[in-house]
Amino acid sequence: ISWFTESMGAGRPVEIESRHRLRVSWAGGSQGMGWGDPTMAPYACQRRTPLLHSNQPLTEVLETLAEEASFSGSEGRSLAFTRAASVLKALPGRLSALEELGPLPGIGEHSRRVIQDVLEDGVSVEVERVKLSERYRTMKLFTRIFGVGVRTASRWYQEGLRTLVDLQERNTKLTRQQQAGLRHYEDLNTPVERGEAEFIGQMVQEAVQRFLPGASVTLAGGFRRGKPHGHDIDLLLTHPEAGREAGLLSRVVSWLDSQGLILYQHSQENSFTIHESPEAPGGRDLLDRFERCFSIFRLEVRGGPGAARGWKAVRVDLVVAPVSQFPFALLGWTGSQHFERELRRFAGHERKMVLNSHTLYDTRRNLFLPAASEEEIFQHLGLEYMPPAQRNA
Ligand code: DCT
Ligand code: MG
Repeated sequence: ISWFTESMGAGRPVEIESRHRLRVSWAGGSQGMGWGDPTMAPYACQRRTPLLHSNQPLTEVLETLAEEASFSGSEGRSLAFTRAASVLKALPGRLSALEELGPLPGIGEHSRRVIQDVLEDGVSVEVERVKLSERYRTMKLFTRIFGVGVRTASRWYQEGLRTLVDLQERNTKLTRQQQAGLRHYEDLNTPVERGEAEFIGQMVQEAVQRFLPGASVTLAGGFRRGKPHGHDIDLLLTHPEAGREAGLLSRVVSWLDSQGLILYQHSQENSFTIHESPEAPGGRDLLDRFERCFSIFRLEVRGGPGAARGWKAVRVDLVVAPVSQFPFALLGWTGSQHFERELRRFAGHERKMVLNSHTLYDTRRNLFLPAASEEEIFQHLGLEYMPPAQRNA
């Protein structure tokens, strides 16, 4: 299939920011294992982070703690654990002793303690306790409902709700989105396979061609980074001629709906204007303001979950970007979420630039920096190009 078979690593390396690199005393490296460059840059967007790495048991416990912290509203603590996990994902080999970490950036005391526990005992008592706690388990259950964030889940928990049945029996007020999320809970919490993502991408591509020949559909999100499965399908739509994409989304969605392919959808109009200063409220928002459709597709299946009824519910996000913003949208929607956060932090702190999914703005020179490709955005930022497969921070 041609619509998303772009090459994953065609970037030209540009000058690397060496001032920010720290040397790491890496025991593995001196054992002649060929682990390569023994340096670790402080921002995740400066490091290669492949999908598969050697420290899964460690990153898993750190990410559980990050999740638990975010459930408690402690964003700072959550970020600290996420940062630590992300550093371990970029290590060239398996960590076997805490000392090997040396002066690695971004791994705090608490994270070190947890890492040490797992290295020594195979488990962290603290993490085991979190996983068993009623609050963590309930928060996890509720935040897995499409349309339910930490705040809502937390409120429900405080009201004494504990199960999905509680939500139904106690007539909890639910939005239309949450009702759909609850109705398709099991399907939406079954991983989407790459083949399914490609199939739906193809389906959307056909619908798009019907209304706007020449428009393209690109699979972004985790699948673009090489993940074999994900929690949803992120599709970016654009057209090479500026302005032609206007009105496309509603036509495509109506048509798919008329074919019985859509179980739920709500669309949001484009609310971005280029004349807006990036310093304006919302200008630094993590989330973008493209025309967008949050939907649940009805996917015909033969095997696997849903086989008995012949279909499965799948979460799909459709996003339309004007061609001039497309590279920024693609970069923003490819993730990972932590990689994106780090890119924006790097842009702000190191370059005095504001990066979002629409534009890159240089606050020193007071101008927008246009880009025709992701590679050009990395060049503007003075960063080595990172192919999607290395953005799994
Ligand atoms: N994103 C972001 N900031 C957010 C949420 C998302 O920058 N607060 C970007 C990063 C990834 C992309 O949007 C798609 O988001 P998800 O689908 O949530 O992530 P994913 O990496 O595709 O993961 P999954 O495989 O679970 O879908
Ligand atoms: Mg995704």
